[in-house]
Amino acid sequence: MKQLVNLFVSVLVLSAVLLFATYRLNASEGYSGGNTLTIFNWGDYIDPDLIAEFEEQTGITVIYQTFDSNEAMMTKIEQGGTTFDISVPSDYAISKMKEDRLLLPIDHAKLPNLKHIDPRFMNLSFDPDNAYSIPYFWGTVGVVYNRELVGDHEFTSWNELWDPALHNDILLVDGAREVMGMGLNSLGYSLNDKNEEHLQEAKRKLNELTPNVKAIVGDEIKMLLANEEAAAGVVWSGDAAEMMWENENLDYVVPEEGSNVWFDNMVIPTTAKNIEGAHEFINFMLDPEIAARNTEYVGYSTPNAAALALLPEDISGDERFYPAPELTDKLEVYDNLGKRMLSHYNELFLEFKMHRK
Ligand code: SPD
Repeated sequence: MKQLVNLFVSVLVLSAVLLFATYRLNASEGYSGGNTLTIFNWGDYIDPDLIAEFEEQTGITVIYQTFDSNEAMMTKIEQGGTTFDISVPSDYAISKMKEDRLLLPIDHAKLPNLKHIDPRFMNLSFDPDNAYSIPYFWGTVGVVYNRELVGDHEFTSWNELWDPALHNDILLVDGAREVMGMGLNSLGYSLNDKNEEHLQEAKRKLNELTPNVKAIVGDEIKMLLANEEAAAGVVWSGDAAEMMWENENLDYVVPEEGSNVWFDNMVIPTTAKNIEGAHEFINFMLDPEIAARNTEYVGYSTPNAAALALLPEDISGDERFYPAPELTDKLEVYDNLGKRMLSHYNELFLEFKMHRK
C-alpha cells in the first residue's frame, strides 16, 4: 500500500512539474491562451505605458516580444510553434506574408478609429483596401550626421559616406534591404534592382566603404550616435528624430540620388489565438490621443491625421520627418522581390558583413 501511495505522489509531482514547464515554455514562445494577447513588434517601437493602459482598459494581459528585422520576424512566424496575435511588418514583408498565407483578414467594422488615418497611407500597393494591414508608423532611410564631426559634409549624396576622412567613423543600420539599397542608390540604380551585374557592382562598392564602417548595429545605433561615438550613420528616420532630441549637433537628410520610404503596419498573423483582442489592440493604437503619445515616445512619423494635429508644431511641422508628398513620391518603397531574390539580397549583405571581419 505504501508503495502505491509513493507511486501516486511521484506521478502527481511529475505532472505538476510538466504542467509548470509547459506553461513556462508557452509563455516564452508567446502563448495566447486565456485572456492574453501576444504582440510581436520591433524593438523600441511602443510606449510601454500604453501597454499597461491597454491591459487596464480591457482586462487583457499582454505578452510582448520584439524582433529586429522583417526577415527574422517572418522566419519565426513561418516556423510555427508561436501564437502571435499581432505583428508589425513593413510593406514588402506584408506583401510576402500575404503571398505565403501568413495573415488573417482584418475586420474594419471593429475599428471605429480607422477613420483617423490619413487616406494618403491607406490602400497602398502592398495591401490594397488594407484587407490585412493597418498603418502604424512610416518613415524614410537617410543619413544622420554630427555637424561638429563631419567637416563640410551635408550628405546630399550617398557618395559622401565614402570620403576617406570618415575612416572608422560611420555606423550602418543592421538591415539587408537598407544597406543593399544604399549601395544600389549610390550607383544610381533602383533599390529594388534585380540585375545581377548591378547587385555585384553594389556589393563591390559597399566593400569599398568598409574602412569607414565602424559598426553595423541595431537599436544601439541611437545611443552610439547620440553619444558621438561616430560622426554619421545610415538610419531609419524615426531613430534619427530620437537621437536629435538627445544631441543638438545631429541632423538628418535623405540623399538626393533617392532612398526608401517605408510603411510599418499592424497585422494579425495566422498564428493568432485572440483575434477579438487583436482588433481591440489595433483600435486602441488608432485612437488619436494614444497614437500621439506613442509618436512622441518613439520618434517615428505617425500616419494618423488626428494624432498629428495633437502634436506640437516642432514635431508635426518638421519636414525632415514629415516630408511633403512631392518628396516622398520620388522615393521608392521596397518591392516584394520574391523568395529567391530576397535571399540573394540577404546573402550579399552577409558577404559584405563578412568582408569587414
Ligand atoms: N526601433 C524601431 C524600428 C522600426 C523600423 N521599421 C522600419 C522598417 C523599414 N523597412
